[in-house]
Amino acid sequence: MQLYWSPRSRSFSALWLMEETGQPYERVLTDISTGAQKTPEYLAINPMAKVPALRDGEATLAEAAAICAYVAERYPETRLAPDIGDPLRAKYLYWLFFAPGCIEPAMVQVATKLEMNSVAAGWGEAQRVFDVLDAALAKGPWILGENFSAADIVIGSGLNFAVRLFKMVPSRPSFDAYIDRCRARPAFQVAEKLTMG
Ligand SMILES: N[C@@H](CCC(=O)N[C@@H](CS)C(=O)NCC(=O)O)C(=O)O
Repeated sequence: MQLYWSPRSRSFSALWLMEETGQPYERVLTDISTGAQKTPEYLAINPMAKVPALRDGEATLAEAAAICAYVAERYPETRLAPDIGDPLRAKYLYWLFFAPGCIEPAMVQVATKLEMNSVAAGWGEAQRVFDVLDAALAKGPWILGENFSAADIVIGSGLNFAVRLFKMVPSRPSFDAYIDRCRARPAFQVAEKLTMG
């Protein structure tokens, strides 16, 4: 697999993911500060001109959460996703979609102080998003309970970025403890060194 990434960006989640798998992969530096995401070659992989993106033979995809879902299925032996048929898979899919569908827009809304009609906004009220996440993480240790999964990579990367590093969103005890658990993982630490360039 080839991972198209840029330092200090949302590529972090894909770096963390690949490090969790322990599988070989090639990092293709696509430095967004130089406009590398806008070359015709890269736009053929991700027409949104955003990193991360992944190539796996003839398959290409972007969107960090989709990359997490894809890689978890590609390497089932890594146990990064509950098996099809396992009841835990319902919650796994829920959180995998909740992250980009609700958490990320709620973070941006809080950081920009943007007023939104909560009925029109698919993520509803930002505070409710954080309350729901808070309640789920309070149980711990991971979003599915005992099982670490690719959903933790998506959610943990977002919280680490928005709560711990950039303080865009007020922290809560459950967020702090969860971020600490994520940061303690060896794969997280390798990815953090990589993302610093
Ligand atoms: N929805 C995308 C967002 C990716 C994204 O926003 N990437 C930013 C870096 S953090 C980017 O590539 N920005 C380059 C640009 O907008 O030109 C995902 O989750 O993967």
